[in-house]
Amino acid sequence: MMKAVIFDVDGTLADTERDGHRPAFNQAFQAFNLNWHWSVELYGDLLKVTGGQERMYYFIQQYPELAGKATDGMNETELSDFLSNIHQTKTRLYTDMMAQGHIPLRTGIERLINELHAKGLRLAIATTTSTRNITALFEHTVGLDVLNWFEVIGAAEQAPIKKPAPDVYFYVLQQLNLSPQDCIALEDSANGLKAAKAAGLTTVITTNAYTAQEDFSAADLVVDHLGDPNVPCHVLSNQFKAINRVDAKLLSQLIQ
Ligand code: XBP
Ligand code: MG
Repeated sequence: MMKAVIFDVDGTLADTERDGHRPAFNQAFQAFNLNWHWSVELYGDLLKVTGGQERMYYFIQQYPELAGKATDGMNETELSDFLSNIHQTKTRLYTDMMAQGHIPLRTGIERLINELHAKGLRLAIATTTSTRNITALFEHTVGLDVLNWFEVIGAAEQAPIKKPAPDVYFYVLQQLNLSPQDCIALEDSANGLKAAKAAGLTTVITTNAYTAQEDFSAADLVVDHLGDPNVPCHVLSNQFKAINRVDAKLLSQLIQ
């Protein structure tokens, strides 16, 4: 029986990557006098790695011609401190950017959260980003009162080993004191799907421009978004072809 719904954040609640995290990274690089620039296309590859600091590390390893000599000669500790400092600046820039309110929640998210809350279902978050970024997103969209409906928040601070590892979902399930059979995960990426599935969760995918081509064959339902009354969703997986929005009833059918 469905008792809780666990939401991913980036790409699922809102399209934060291309016009939120990516420019915040670029501004942080400028602040550190680095000539690094992550284009929309390059960022698509970098998104293979979850976690901002891990992503910068991957960039240095994978794109030495773009990363240049800025980190040459640093030992592991120095490199880790350097990336951590850049990442702190990036988080400040990202939260400032969210305060401008340019990034809305995705179609159907507010409707579904309201419906689940009204029906007394439990809500949680499982993300690789930080609590500060989650707070900024809610504060400047639906408000912090809605964030308070989320009983458990699993973020980077609670699960330092990030998706596709299932750690953040294990943390959330343990805090909810629920078994995976009673919960649904909402995700947008292959890494998120792997994490949720490794924790035994029924998983719904809402694709976005960065993830649409990924392999979602293990998902229980794949849609382009959750749908709203005048904005029907499209089902990209095999079953439930006729639906035009994802609601509590459909989610509970997925785990019966
Ligand atoms: C998405 C991520 C994060 C963000 C950037 O997380 O992998 O790394 O891209 O945020 P999810 P940080 O889809 O699990 O919400 O810089 O704070 O890591
Ligand atoms: Mg995501």
